[in-house]
Amino acid sequence: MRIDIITIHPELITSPFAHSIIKRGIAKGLAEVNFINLRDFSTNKHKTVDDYQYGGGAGMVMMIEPLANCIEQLKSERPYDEIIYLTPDGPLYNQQTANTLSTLKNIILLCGHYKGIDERVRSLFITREISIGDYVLSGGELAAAIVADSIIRLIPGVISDETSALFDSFQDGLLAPPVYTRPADYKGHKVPEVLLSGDFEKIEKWRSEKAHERTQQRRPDLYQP
Ligand code: 6GU
Repeated sequence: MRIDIITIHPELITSPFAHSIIKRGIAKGLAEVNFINLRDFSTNKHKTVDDYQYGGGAGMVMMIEPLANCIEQLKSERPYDEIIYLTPDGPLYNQQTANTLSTLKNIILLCGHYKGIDERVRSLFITREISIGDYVLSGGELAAAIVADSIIRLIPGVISDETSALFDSFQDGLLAPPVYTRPADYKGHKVPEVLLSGDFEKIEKWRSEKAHERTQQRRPDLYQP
């Protein structure tokens, strides 16, 4: 899978892809992430990519020409399955959307800034919009990193224990059960007996019960018994 990230701050977003699971997935050739600096597509000598908004009001708007030129160049190089704009007024991101996106071949993530992008970019080029939550970030970069991370880890082979991504919180509509590692007794705080029992059936039953209990208590909005 190829993810092209259009940004005016590439330095804000490169490091999440240079570590751990995501780095290894990229090294294995299972994912490719490119950072495209929108300023390279500026049409003026000052390399500006924003301008005042028509109608007045505070805040700059990202101009159509650099964005259109950038997206059109990328589209001339390969077909894209989705051109995604990260924006707080988009539909809320969730695991189901991550699953869907992880099956695609080429996608663009466009990071917005200032007041947003000229509405004509949205109507002409954008195929999907994503918000990562009901709060406002200073730019789309951190949201793009979150979306890309959540997608890449789902690509088969990226997580070495291939089954583990399927048992994540949310993947089955439930939060994950509690987990423990050594020591079995920390200053009198003991690991639940059942996990030490070696009885796999009993352990699975306990995990399932805890997952249901947690979801019901913490996220009643998600809970479907
Ligand atoms: Cl995708 N962008 C920005 N700037 N703020 C956000 C967001 C995205 N999602 C939630 N808040």
